[in-house]
Amino acid sequence: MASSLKNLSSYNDKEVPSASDMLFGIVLSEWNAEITHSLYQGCIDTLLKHGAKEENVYVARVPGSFELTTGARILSGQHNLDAVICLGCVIKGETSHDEYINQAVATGLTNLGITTGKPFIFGLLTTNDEQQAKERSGGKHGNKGTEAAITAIRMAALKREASGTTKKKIGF
Ligand code: DLZ
Repeated sequence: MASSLKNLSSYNDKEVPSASDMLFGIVLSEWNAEITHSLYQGCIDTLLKHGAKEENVYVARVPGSFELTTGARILSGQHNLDAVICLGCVIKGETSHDEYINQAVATGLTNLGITTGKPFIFGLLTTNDEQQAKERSGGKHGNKGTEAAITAIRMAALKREASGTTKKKIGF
């Protein structure tokens, strides 16, 4: 469905696993700070709402979105995190900088995920203008920070399930 037709942050609370014993990293880009702060707010509120403890959320700030991947790598090396969430906002301008940055972050986070086996979440707004960014950071199209938090919790739970860390009721 085209993103213009729905609020992307709508989700069913009951389908989200508890994050009460999970450790998260948030890497926050300072470029377009007003927007990324709103993404951060949506993200942290959602993690806490689903049981994450404030002391189990580690935050690192980076100058721009291009630095998100390296920031994520550094943060995940410092703590044994269940998932790392990267938040940034790249707005199209007169040059093609946005394409290089967006592609680099997408490729970088994919590689980190594959090589470490841990979830690295792409919470990057890649918009044509500031208005679109506002609409996706707490506006009429929801908040990508919220979506990123839900994705992180679900992927962390999947990883724990796969590694047998999650206790499942088997038999009687
Ligand atoms: C240089 C740059 C430009 C032009 N635009 C953005 C942007 O819209 N969003 C963003 O997060 N970062 C931007 N940057 C900065 C780069 O991400 C990076 O920080 C610098 O190129 C230094 O590596």
